Amino acid sequence: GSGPQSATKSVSRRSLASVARLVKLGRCKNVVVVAGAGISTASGIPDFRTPGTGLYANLEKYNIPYPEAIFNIDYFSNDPQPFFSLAKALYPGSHRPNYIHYFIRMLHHKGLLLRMYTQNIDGLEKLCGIPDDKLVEAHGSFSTASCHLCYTPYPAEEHAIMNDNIPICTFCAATVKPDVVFFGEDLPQKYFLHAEDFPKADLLIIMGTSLQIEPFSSLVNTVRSTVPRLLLNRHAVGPFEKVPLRRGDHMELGDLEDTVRRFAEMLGWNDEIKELMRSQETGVSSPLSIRPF
Ligand code: CNA
Repeated sequence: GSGPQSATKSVSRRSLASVARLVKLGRCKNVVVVAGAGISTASGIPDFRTPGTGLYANLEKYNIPYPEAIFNIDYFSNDPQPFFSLAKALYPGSHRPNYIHYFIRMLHHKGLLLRMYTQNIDGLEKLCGIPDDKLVEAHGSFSTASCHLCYTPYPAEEHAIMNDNIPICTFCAATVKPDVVFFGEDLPQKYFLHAEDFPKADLLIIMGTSLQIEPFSSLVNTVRSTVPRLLLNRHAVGPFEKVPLRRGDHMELGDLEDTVRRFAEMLGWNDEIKELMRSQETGVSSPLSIRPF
């Protein structure tokens, strides 16, 4: 066809190939990855904003007045139940990393990953073997917990969450909350590595995020203006919604796992990624034996 659709497609095809070419030429040795819930939908974890399947479209289950309430600290203080119901669905251990996670780990294996900044709280980055020093879990994780009022630290509350018991602080009797960052809470100290990393980046890959949440949406604008930015997502988001795209901006729209697989094929990494995945995923006997943290 010759409609606008096919024009966009052919442009984006070239985009993916031209970024792959830069990588193969050795021009991208400090890759920063910014990721969101869309990298984990292939692992069976719903994202927030996808119509139909996203958590925001399925909130009846959680009995909350508006979607963001589930991560609102004042709402939590008053009624922690909705958050704990969601936590049960997201809790690390019930899901496995997918091809996309292993692609990012391969970037690290190739010595190209400067840092991954994830908004996800599912722990799948760690589980696929991306080392701690390469990973910024900007919205925290379930690996530790603390009292939401007096901040007394507690170990992960897996048991309580899985058994629908709401954990209580032994000092002040307030609710103990996994150290997942809520709206209005500070991001972890590690997040501030971005001030060094983004100016150093020579390629930014943004994947599976709607870029609706600050400070992430602005963070992607802090790479140098000559640095290529590649968006892999179902639809254009953030600065990629503006036409024409900034020089050096590339996007490939469609299913993320398909796209990442094609990208890996262009790079000649597909077999190695499959092998890595096979070795990591079969070295494990049952989900209960996995200790991600
Ligand atoms: P979001 O707002 O739901 O956006 C997800 C984006 O990914 C959307 O633009 C989707 O179109 C896109 N997407 C989803 N699936 C695919 C796919 N298969 N192929 C291509 N694109 C796809 O989620 P964000 O991450 O942007 O929002 C930030 C919140 C969501 C963070 O604070 C997370 O903690 C929170 N969250 C995390 C998880 C998780 O840990 N897995 C799950 C749900 C929500």
